[in-house]
Amino acid sequence: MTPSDLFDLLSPEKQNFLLVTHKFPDHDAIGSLLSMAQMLKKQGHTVKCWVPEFDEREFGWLPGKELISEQLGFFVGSSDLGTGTSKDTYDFVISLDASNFDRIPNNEQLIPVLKNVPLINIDHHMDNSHYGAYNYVVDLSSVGEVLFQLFFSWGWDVDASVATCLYAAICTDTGRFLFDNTTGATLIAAGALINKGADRHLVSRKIYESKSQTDFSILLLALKNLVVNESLSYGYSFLPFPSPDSKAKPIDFIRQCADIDIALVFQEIEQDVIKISLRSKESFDVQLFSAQFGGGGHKKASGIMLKGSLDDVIQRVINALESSINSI
Ligand SMILES: [Mn+2]
Repeated sequence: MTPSDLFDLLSPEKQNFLLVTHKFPDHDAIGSLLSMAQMLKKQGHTVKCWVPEFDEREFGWLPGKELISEQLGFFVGSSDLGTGTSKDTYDFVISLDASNFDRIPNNEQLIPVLKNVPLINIDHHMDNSHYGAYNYVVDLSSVGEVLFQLFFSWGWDVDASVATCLYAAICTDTGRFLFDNTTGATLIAAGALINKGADRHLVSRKIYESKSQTDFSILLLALKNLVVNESLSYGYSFLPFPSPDSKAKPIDFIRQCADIDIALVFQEIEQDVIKISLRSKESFDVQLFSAQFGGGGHKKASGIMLKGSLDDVIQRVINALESSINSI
């Protein structure tokens, strides 16, 4: 669908929207959610963002976070949800940054809602399964950049609050404008957002300069557990259960090693549930690699979730990785 098809869907007055995003949300997920929510509210719509287990410490500083609810609940147009309408249901569910329906947390609660309500899927993952009634999937750095382009083409003026959310979204998914997904258009979008009043100082402080001592202990452990295979140019680390809840991203440090083209971090998030983050610095396609384990993402950044003991999962994935590298 085109931006103007999408615009037509959102145009009728006073509609009720439910916005959702993916599990383990990042700042592209929450930043996109809150910018879309604030823009829809400005158009006179009623909006609720449903984020189960919202992490106040990580995202509580983003403008508009009062639009987030941890419960799906019913929608009766109460005043705290915006302008209020007499309807008691949603007109649309919008998912942002979620490449497939299983990526949406507690999605079993959404299934009855979706019997009567169409889902609009807005994303930038090229392996998106187009699970929406409407799908708008574009190959840009971030959903933040996708929304920036949409708002611009619709003539929706972005205020400083929305600009901060979009800037946080783009900044995170581009690794502070360092990854390959950063294009000239990405930087123009970032520049325009700063001109609109995006608080880049706040974004940089809150995302990159607010690690706790626990975060550092996680990094320390991840660096201590680092295994580097120089001849095959990969490296991995692992964090056994229970590793404390942390916003430290050890993968961002491990990838800095010169001898590594492919970096992996295995984190046991529950007993025998392993979350794997993968990054590629050169031509190896981690999205393609992850797909064989039911994972996905982008060519240079992807994720996998597997059940099994940490040792077994590491062995399975590393064996597969070595044969993939050797077959190139
Ligand atoms: Mn994203």
